[in-house]
This record gives sequence, structure tokens and C-alpha cells, in this order.
Amino acid sequence: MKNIKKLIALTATICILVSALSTAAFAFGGTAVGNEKMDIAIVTDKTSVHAGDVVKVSINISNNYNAANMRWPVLFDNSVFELGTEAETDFTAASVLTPGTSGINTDIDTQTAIGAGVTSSSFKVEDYNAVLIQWVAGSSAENGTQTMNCFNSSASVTCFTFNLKVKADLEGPTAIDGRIFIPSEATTFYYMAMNSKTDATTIYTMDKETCLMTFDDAVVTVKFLNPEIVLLNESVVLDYDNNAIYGLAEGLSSIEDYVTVTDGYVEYTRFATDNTVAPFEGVVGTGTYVTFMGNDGTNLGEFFVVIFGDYNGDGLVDLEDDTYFASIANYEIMDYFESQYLFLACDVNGDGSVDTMDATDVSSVANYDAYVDQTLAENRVVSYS
Ligand SMILES: [Ca+2]
Ligand SMILES: [Ca+2]
Repeated sequence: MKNIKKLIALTATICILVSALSTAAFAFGGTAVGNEKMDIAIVTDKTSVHAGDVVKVSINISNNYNAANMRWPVLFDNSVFELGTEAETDFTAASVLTPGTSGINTDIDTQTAIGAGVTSSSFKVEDYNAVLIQWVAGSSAENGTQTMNCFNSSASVTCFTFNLKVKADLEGPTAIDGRIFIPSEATTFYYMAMNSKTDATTIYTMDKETCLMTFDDAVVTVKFLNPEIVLLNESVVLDYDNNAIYGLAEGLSSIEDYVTVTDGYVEYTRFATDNTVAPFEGVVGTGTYVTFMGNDGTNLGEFFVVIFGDYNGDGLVDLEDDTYFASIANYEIMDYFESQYLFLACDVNGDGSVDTMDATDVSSVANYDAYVDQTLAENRVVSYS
């Protein structure tokens, strides 16, 4: 409700602004330059999610004119996403837009958001929900001159962010795509601009024909753990973003104590460090490729094994890996950049990069001073002392 009030307040602000501009010293006397354009990209902080996750949505904008007002109807698949509480939605206008007035209306239907004139059957209320974002430039005195804080940026910058929730009751097993977008057909955009930020008589408005706008959508894929795949140990992680399985132990010959398949089985092959497929040799190490199969032949999911610190894939972290890590630290081995599972295995301390710190960690393991706790998310090398 607060958000609606915010938008009503915004609308009032616009009216006041417009009337002040037209009745006082300000007037709509400006003219469009003729080359006005704006590019709007919707970007999410993740593209692969699970039911119940939160997705941070950014509206990134570049333009070539002094925008004094912007309004964006953002639609999203309502079968996939929902809005949380106001606190969870956490609508934020970036500091590049301040001082100014921003608001989000989260309690608005699709049709109202995009405009009643848009009759396209592509945007049915039963398929999409919407939020309406609006911003009005404020003014400030710069060197004694009243200046409107217009938005004008040739580089794409994040102007707004808000959160969407992936519905918690979504069920697989097939992955579902959810789309977040601004329909170019919308009639509710607001195109107020100024020739000069310090001259309020130069305000003008544009329309679709006089301001070219492009829109990039965001697509988020919701993936599901197939209920046939049963985790037997709470330390094991099926990482869908990286197609990796970890949280195992060193020296395993199978993963049967960690994961099982109801009415099915696990197939093993192996990826050598040169990324070629090789036969499984009874050793579960980095690069072992497990496929969870149903007895009816259904492929239920495929994952690379990651044993942190095991570069050569023999399932152990030892002196051989230490030698490889010395080469990695000297930039003589770079192939871990080409395979996400190998990168994960080489980032032993879990800080997001592969460097000398990981090499030092593996060295201390090779020298029997420490061991790798495969169940930890970071700082996995634990000293014996
Ligand atoms: Ca090894
Ligand atoms: Ca690291």
C-alpha cells in the first residue's frame, strides 16, 4: 500500500512540476534534437535458480539526452515469479538518479502498467504480473544556478533494482524459463527531456516516433532436483549452476554412500584434464562424470565430480597435485579457466580465484601438515596442528 501511495505522490509531483513549469518561469518551449535514443537492459544477478530463490533485477539504462522523467512498466511471468513484501522487494533507485523522486507500484495489473491502448494478446493478465517504476528529476542549485538533475549517460548504468521471488511451489523435473521484460508496445512511458538542464524553458516531451528505445529482456531458468535423485549425506552438494557435485570424500570408488537413485542407477565416465572423455577407472576424482539414470532409461541429471585440490583427477590431494599447483601459480597451467568443474577444484580456499594461496594450501596438504575438508564452502584446508 505504501508503494501505491508513493506512486500517487509521484504522479502528484509530476503534475505540480508540470504546472509549475508551465505557469511560472518554466514552459514547454524546448524542441527535440531529433537524435534522441535510449537503451534499456534488464539484467538479473543470476540466470539459473531454484524454487524459492530471490532474483535481483536491475534496470540498466543509457541515453543521449537530458531525461527529466522516466517511467518503466516491468512485466514478469507470474507462473514463475512473485513479489514479496515491500522490504523483500527492496526497490532502490541508484545514486546516479539523486536527487530526484523514485517510486515503484507493485500493486498494478499488467494492462494498467503497459496502457489500456495495448491490446496485444501477448500480455495477458493471467500470464504476467507487473511493476511500474517511475522517476522524476529533482533540482539543485549549482553555482547559484537552479539545475535539474536530469539523467544523461552514454554508458549503460544501473538506475533501479528490485527483487523478485521465484515461486517456492514450482515443481519439475523439466527446467522452466521465467522472463522479465519491458514491452516496447507500452503506452505508459514518460518522455520528458530538457535541452538545457539550467534552462527550464527548454522542456519538451517525445513519443515512440521521436525517441528510439531498445529493450533487452532477462530470462531466468528455474532448475529442479529430480525427486528420484536422493541425497544420502547432508554434506553433498548438487551445484546446478556449474553442473558439479561436491562435498564428497577423497579416495572413493563410487558415490553410492552420498547419492542414490530411486528406481535407477548411476553411470560413470571421466573427463581427463585435457577435456577429452575417458573410461571410468573405478576412481571418483575431479572430472569424473556421473549420470543419474532411471531404470526406464530417463536421464535424470548429469554432474562433474569436484574433489577440491585434486587437479589430476585421481581422487586424492597429494604431491602430484602440488606439482601441478606450482605450475598453476606460475601461470604455466591455465586450462582450469576452460572447465568450470576444474576451476572449482583448483579454487581450494573457495575465494573465487585460483592463485598462489590455493597452491600454498595444496602444498601444506602434500606435506602432511593439513588436510582438505571437502564439506566446507571456503577455507577448506585445515591444519593438523
Ligand atoms: Ca590428485
Ligand atoms: Ca582460491
